[in-house]
Amino acid sequence: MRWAALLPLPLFAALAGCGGIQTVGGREGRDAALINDLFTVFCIVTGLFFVAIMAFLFASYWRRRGFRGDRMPEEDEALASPTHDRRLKLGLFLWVGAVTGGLMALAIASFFTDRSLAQPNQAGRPVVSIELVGNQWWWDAKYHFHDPSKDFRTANELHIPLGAATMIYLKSTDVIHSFWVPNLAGKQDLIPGHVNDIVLVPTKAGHYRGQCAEYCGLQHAHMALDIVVDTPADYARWLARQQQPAQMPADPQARAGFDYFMNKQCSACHSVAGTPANGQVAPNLTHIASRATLAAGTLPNTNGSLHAWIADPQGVKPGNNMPYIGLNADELHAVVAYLETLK
Ligand code: HEC
Ligand SMILES: [Cu+2]
Repeated sequence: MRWAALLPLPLFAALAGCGGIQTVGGREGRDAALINDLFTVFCIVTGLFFVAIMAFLFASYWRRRGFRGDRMPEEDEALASPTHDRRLKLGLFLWVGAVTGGLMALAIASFFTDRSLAQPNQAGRPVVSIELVGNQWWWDAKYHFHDPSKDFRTANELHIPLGAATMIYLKSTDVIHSFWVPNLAGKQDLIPGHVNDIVLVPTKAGHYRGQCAEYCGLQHAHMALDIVVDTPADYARWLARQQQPAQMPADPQARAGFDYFMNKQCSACHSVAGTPANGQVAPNLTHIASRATLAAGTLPNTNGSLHAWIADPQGVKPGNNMPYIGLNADELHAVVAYLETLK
């Protein structure tokens, strides 16, 4: 029987594989830690019952082996003795008690977790307010401030300060999406015509990955989100940079790229603060070079993948809403040189 204790091992081995920047086992946010604690309680309680039921099963099998099919009626009567009856009754009472107790434990744990999740402001009033709009298949972020002249727009990468509450207002322009950064919190839907919200209270600095968690069409799987939890000093530095408009590049090639960008349709869809580019239907590129990934986590943001993306967006992410533009090699190099100045 001792080996039965090893039965749950594969489960623990599987859970041990969970780790990293996008994992349901993450505890780097207040909500994520609460949900994880509840999950642990569920695993322990249901695990104990699993082991108990398996033990009964094997015990009955073991006992049964000793019985012969041709035993005498007296032998059966001996089994049905009053002491045996009493033990059976006691066993049943204990079992019903254990089941009821287990279910109560789960219900109580769920209730308290739910209440803690519903109190968003333990870390104080949210200090950051972000409007996050889901688009097929990228994330449009607007940071709002008391002084609206400090507002800015970015895409596909959020920075939030460590230890403070960030309020995220969730909207959608097309279909239902779902905001999910498992290391930090649970899920919340982005619904067209309705504003949802979620509060993030990160407890550990680092780079995390979010993922749209509601099937939203062809490129749903390529609708990821980078979330960087900064120390307050790093966050202040990042904010100050994002609030700056783009600078005119000095390098002649980047300068040529700027001209192509403004004249070759790019500016009709994309905006770059501080330039005439004011398109509203595509990711804001004012500080594209400061971001970790391209096209909602589809490619790492490198010189090579910038070329690949602009040369053939439909080859990289089929069905996405950026068309093939048809730049020649010089124009392509120049546009990439320009985008790389947008730090
Ligand atoms: C018809 C509108 C449209 C035009 C024109 C257009 N784009 Fe895009 N672009 C998009 C959309 C939509 C996305 C987001 C695609 C996705 O991730 O699903 C995008 C994504 C990008 C990205 C990645 C942004 C990020 O945050 O990861 C870059 C870089 C980019 N475009 C550059 C360009 C350049 C350079 C041009 C001109 C040569 C251009 N785009 C023309 C619509 C457009
Ligand atoms: Cu989706």
